[in-house]
Amino acid sequence: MATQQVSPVRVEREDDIAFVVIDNPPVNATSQPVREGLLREISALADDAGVSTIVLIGAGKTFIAGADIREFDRPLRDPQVPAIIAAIEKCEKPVVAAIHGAALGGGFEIALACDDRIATPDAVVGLPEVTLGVIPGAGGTQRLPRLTGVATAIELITSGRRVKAPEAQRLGIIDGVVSGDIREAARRHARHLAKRKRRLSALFVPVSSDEALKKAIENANKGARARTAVKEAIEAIQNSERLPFGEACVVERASFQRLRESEESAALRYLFFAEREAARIPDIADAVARPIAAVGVLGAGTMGSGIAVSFLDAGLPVTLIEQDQEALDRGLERIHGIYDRGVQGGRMTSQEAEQRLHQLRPTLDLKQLVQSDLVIEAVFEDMAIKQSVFRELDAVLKGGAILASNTSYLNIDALASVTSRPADVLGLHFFSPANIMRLLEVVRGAATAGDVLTTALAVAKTIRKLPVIARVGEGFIGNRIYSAYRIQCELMLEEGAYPDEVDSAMTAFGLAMGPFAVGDLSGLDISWRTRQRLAPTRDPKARFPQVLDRLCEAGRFGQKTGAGWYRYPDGARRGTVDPEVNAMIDKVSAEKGITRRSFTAEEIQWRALATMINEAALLLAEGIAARPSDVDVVLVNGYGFPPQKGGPLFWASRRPREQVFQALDVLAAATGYGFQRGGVEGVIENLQKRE
Ligand code: 3H9
Repeated sequence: MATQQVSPVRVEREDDIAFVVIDNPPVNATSQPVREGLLREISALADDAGVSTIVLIGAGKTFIAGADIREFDRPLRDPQVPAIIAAIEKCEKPVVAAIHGAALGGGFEIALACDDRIATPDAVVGLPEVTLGVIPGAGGTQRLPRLTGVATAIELITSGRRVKAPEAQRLGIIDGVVSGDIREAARRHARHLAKRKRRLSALFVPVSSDEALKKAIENANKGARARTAVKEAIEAIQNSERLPFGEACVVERASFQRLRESEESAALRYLFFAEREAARIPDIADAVARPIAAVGVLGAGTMGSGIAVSFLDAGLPVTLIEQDQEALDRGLERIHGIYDRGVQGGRMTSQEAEQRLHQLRPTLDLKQLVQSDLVIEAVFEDMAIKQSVFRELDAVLKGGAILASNTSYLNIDALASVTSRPADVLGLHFFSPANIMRLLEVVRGAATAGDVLTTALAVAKTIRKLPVIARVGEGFIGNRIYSAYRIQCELMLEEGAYPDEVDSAMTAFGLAMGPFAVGDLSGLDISWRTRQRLAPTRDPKARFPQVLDRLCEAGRFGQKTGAGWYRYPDGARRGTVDPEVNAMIDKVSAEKGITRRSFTAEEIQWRALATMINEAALLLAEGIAARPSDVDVVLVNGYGFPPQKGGPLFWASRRPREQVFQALDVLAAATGYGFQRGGVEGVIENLQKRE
């Protein structure tokens, strides 16, 4: 017997008010059956003499999160959202959007087609399409400016910002903030509407000042994640003043459809799902998180201070420990500085800053950690020092407390082994600045318990980080790939390239910074120390670049010493090419008997990317990362890889196979003895299968 499909859209009547309920878990996305149901019900209610007002409302935790982006890989099936919107506008009865949770993208466009929008105080509204590489495709670029003016619409649409209900009301994009039950509030609201229709399509666009418009466009183009979508969004929004409404909607829709099929949008959608998948660990799905009510941070340096701020921002009390008063004072100064800048920059009120600082307990006494449920160590990156800290912590902490290390390279199992609680030990690798960067590598040791990992994932959510699980291995996921990439870039220097050529090739590809500028910013001494630590295990017959050692031997540690790969005269933040470094590079080439040759930007890019791809395949085979998409999430969110390219593995999966394999051959030949080739073919196939 055929089972009848239940529609995700139903109508519930209360006297002459009809509630159209969208019930499509988890987020009420406008999948095809939702679109079909909405069109059917709205058209029927428009002709129903017993109905005076229609209320659109979401079941579950949200209104409508937008289009179902899983459908974007294929041609969209009818009916489309613009048809629903046309039905709402055609209907002579008032239609109210009753918003709780989120009204985003196509969901907010449907709300904008309604005659009134009310929302609960914690609801968010917005048009985040550009963050997915598209522009609003159902009139959002035309209706929003009719409420806010073009300048504000550009700000909102090109940032994709989610606006909380009270601000949305101030901006005039919703009509009321209501407390209590949303359905009850909608019922009350509907009673007052009589027969009022208010079609935004019929309004004029309020004038924005030239200055506001110029500023909005300038800001939009600054550091945009998806440049093509931002450019087209600005055009479309400006059309609201240039073209008749209907014509502008046709142009908007065409741009949306074109962008939907672009590689840039596919990459951003891939990352959207990859980021959510990264936090899933199949073999511990049932583990229950331990409660975390108090946190300890050991070490008040740059990392420790940033980590402390991440927890304070989430409202958790933090005990901050240092060895001596001077170091503790410096840490406190750093933390106060972060909050002072937050207040000055308008990101929080001074009262909020005070509340957060009130939760900070600085002390020199390790015993003060006895009540902490989670302690994160952020001391000097040295195994012996960290092991001794772990021994001391183990003796002080209560049973069940979790002990985490913020190490960026070291072996978590070796740290766990010096404690009596290896199952409660894991790595929490934050990225600098720790209070800002979203990425968090959660390092699973051989003995780490399932509920400890689940707790780490829950903590990550509380402090609004993006967790990716890694297994133990030198540099985990990110630093392992980044080290291989940097070393390969240094080998190119010895063969004939110069630092500025490599850096500009990589920024032209889309990386936020080139490897040498990054090195100077983070300090070359860190890599130098790591290299010294690993030297005994390195095969002397394998190629290894030498220039970095020479720079460090000459005291050039990067920006902080005024010189590294570049020169930084008078505390400059941007380096200038230093002929002395180029001469050092030439000398190393000569010593090694290498005849220098020139490199094209494309050659540099392919070799660098092939290195990342190959190293990723190796670490996937070792089980350091669970999925190819986890690698991409790490590189995009922690290492400045351009999100619109999806990460090195997604990017490779979209290139012709022969080109990728040829680049791997070039890499293998250039690296020579000891080169290990990863199973890139399998990784790419795995990714292509997902699509
Ligand atoms: C658009 O609308 C274009 C239009 O202009 C075109 C014309 C019509 N589709 O984030 P969560 C899944 S573009 C499919 O963990 P939260 C998500 O993968 C769209 N699936 O929950 C996850 O699945 P799983 C514009 C989606 O409570 C589950 O839902 N809209 C979609 O932390 C829970 O998600 C957006 O960009 C989707 N659109 O946050 C909004 N959204 O459990 C994107 C979510 O299998 N969504 N899923 O991993 C969000 O921002 C958040 O999901 C939201 C809830 C704030 C709604």
